[in-house]
Amino acid sequence: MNIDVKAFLKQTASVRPSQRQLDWFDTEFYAFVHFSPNTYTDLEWGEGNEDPAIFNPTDLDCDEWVKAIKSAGMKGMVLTAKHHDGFCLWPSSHTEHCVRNSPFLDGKGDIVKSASEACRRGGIKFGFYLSPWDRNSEFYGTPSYNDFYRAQLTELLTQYGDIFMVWFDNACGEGSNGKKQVYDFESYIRLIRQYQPDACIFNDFGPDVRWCGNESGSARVAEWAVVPHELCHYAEPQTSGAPLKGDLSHMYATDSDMGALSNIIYSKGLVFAGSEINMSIRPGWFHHVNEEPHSLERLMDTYMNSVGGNTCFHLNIPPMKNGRFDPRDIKRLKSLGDALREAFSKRIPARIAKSFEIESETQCVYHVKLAKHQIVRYIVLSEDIAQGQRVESFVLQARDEDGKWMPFYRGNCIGHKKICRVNLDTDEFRLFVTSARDEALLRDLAVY
Ligand code: FUL
Repeated sequence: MNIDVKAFLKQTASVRPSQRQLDWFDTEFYAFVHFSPNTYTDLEWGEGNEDPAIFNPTDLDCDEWVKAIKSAGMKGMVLTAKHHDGFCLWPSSHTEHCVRNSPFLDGKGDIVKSASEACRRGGIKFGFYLSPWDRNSEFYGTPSYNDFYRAQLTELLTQYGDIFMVWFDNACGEGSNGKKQVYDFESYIRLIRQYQPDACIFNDFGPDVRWCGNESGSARVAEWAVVPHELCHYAEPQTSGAPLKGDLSHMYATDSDMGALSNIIYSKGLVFAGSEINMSIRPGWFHHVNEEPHSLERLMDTYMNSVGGNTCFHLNIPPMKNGRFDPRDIKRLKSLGDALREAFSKRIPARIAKSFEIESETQCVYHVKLAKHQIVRYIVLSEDIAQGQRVESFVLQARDEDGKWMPFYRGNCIGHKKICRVNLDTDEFRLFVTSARDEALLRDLAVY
């Protein structure tokens, strides 16, 4: 066995994100809004035979949604245009199971329109979730369902302005006729690229954004955006040929290690696909009166581990029956925003110098000097991921009384952003990149 490890690692660092993926990473924190007949039946997965007459948000206010979303610092919204029950929040020409047949605004309403316009007025991005699993459609389980799905997708892609994200999962249960569907994802992806080339597509298997593997807000210790094509087979491989012969068909989104060398060395092609941490502000995705929002501590932790762990945070806020957000959720979102603003509003000016004192291309040191001694709570590291994800491990060090560099924080990946929560009283520290796949290139190092 003769493997040129250095060349292989360099190759992995050459796997690059698209502009739409870079824009998505910069969005960082955005909202999910789950709204459907489930809101009225108290279910999480509707049966598909609900009467559209039950859907009646008498007090809908999408501007209020946007205001609450912005108060938490979120920069976008993804609306469930259609969930598994098949009910469409817009008046689709391809089904009668939609708002047109509900009492909402006497059947003249269009929630996708109201939400997308409110997002634009409020200066945040808009996207949608169109569930492939449709328990209402008569076509489900037959090849015609793919035409039907593409027709609905086309309506959403062409009638509601710029879309930043199209979200679909792989849920594939039985439809109204007891059959399961073979989804033609490739053709859905082509359609999205045709009408909304800047939209990021989320699916368990890529192409642009992949699932983190849980719905509880847990993050990996090391979250790589460069992963095997065998895991994200809708993304384009950017390398070819595995250094080691092997099989990665066992990989799934719930694995604990995605981009570690022990995996990627068997991959026949690597792709760039960052992961999204999605969870609801409450136990359910839909609103249930008896549920309470998660604590501020839990939401803060999830933010730090997601946005601060090389993923994005997709937080669901479900409207109530009347179409308004629950006041308890509005309050929690505002406290979250306040806590984040408090944490990251006072950036400490710092002088940063990079050196290769260890005489290695893949190890280096960033020396950080502050104007005066002060308490540091957060050190936020960002790689220039347009140049690939490179850092594998690092240690933050401060001087002890004898002037010796001692570690106070150890980490793995940096990627788009790594938030290091620290508690340090100092006027200097250093970031020692202890291992990288190619020369570490930081886009930013911010001290708070
Ligand atoms: C899952 C769905 O089954 C849940 O109901 C929810 O919409 C979640 C975001 O995605 O696949």
